[in-house]
Amino acid sequence: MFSLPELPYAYDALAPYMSAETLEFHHDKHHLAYVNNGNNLLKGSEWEGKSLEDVVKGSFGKHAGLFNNAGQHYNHLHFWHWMKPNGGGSIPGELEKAIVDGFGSVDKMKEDFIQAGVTQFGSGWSWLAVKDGKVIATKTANGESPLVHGATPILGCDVWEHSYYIDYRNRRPDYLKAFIDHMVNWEYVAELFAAAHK
Ligand code: MN3
Repeated sequence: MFSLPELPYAYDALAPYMSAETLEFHHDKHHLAYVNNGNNLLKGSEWEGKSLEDVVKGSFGKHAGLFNNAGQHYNHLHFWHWMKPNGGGSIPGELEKAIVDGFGSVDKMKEDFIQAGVTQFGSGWSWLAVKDGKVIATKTANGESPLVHGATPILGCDVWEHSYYIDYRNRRPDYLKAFIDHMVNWEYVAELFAAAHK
């Protein structure tokens, strides 16, 4: 069964880049709905009792309702940890090296990450993922993630309007820039990178 985790920081901890109001709606209403709907659909399905990653991968292309909710539960579990108060500082060494190897520079990675989110038409996510040992920038629609496209997600930014409309209105590029410059918890990204890179 899925359950809603506590946020790892106070609701107002990411201000001014993400407000308490946004986090209250996003975590308490949107994420909770994915958990509840996912549990209802999981019950009695062939994926009951499986790990979340197995539910996400197994239901993709087979059970759209379950996949959408399980996929979004997976994405949001990580999303809360991909941000932290006073985030966006220096990137741990091994990860920074892999980013420079993959993109040429940290600035180019940020540019490509923002561009992926800006060009995602409608709801979805902007990502850094590890594919064939390399760090890449990519985007997905709705509740999908690199997990169902043969890659391992290490950083994701939610570009559904519920994630930014209260604070940024229609200015999705400004939200993505604030996310990558001021909100990212690079230590958590580095942990996922190390696990994906083994
Ligand atoms: Mn969301």
